Amino acid sequence: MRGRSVRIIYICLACVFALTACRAGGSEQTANSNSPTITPIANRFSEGETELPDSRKIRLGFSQLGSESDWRLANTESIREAAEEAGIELLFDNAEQSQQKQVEAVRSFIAQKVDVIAIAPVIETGWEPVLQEAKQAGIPVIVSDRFVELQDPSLVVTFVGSDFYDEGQKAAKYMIDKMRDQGDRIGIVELRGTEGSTPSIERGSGFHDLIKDRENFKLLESESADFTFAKGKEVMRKFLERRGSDIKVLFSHNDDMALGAVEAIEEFGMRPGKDIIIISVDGTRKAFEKMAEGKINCIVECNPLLGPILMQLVMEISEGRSLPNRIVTPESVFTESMAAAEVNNRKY
Ligand code: GYE
Repeated sequence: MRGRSVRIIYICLACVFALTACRAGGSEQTANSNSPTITPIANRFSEGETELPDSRKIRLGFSQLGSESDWRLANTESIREAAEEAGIELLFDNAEQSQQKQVEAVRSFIAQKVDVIAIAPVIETGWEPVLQEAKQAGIPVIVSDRFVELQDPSLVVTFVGSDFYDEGQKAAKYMIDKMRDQGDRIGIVELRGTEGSTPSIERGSGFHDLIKDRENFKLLESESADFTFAKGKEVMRKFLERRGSDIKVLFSHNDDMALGAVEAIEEFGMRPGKDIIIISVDGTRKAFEKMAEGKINCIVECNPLLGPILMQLVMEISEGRSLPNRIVTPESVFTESMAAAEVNNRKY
């Protein structure tokens, strides 16, 4: 029964994979022309063999950036579960938001001669040297969730994750529509994520690019709260002390910060979702519960359940198949009116 459900998941994933591959510009065949030649793992062990011996599981080293949010916890669980289901041996390291620790983890995976390395990188820059080391060791690298900035794109086989720029644009579109009759000086505050991380950079640009020519919107404050509940609350409190009722909209780069901000707004004596329109990103169950109470107005979904597709990619690489250089996960937007109906469907 379990075996059957695993097979069904893989068939579904194969469809998503093929679809997203096309959307990303080309077909499944259109692999990154800069990708390194992928050597099937088995061939590294014995000549002519096309499958791993039964006794030898694929070994995946996964460097997780931290445990800062509910999104991250769900992402970690999804990866652990999917590895187990797929029979892949997972070497997991949590770097607690430190790039240095991530680099050390990758070095240790190289030393342990894993078959594939996957990284969810905390920030975009500074990866080239350690990725060169992985390349020299002949270990293919997948980047998941956030991007890395590279001079040499051949250092990474593929990226799997969301389109964060599009998420920022979806947030801005909702705001423009929601506030269309609200006059000409609409004060916005922004809680940004971790400085230098892809979701923070891209959600910010997507949002700002849509409002930059609209003079009725005024960005009053924008600060990083590192994607955490505690900092979200602290920074929102500061915004409220400085700007009070001039704040009409909060754009929060994730749910944890938005939930912290909801508390700060209530303690300040204002009504979240009414006096201040709140738009967030992720779509965690806790945020949906607040949206059902009318305290968050819109959530742009960002899917953390990347485990199954990641394992699918690891297996494709193991078989020496070429992959598209980017796989984007499909996502929706949810507003207040949908919250009650959707809350029990949330998987994270
Ligand atoms: O939105 C946030 C987390 O990188 C997409 O990181 C991820 C973001 C997610 O801390 O909650």
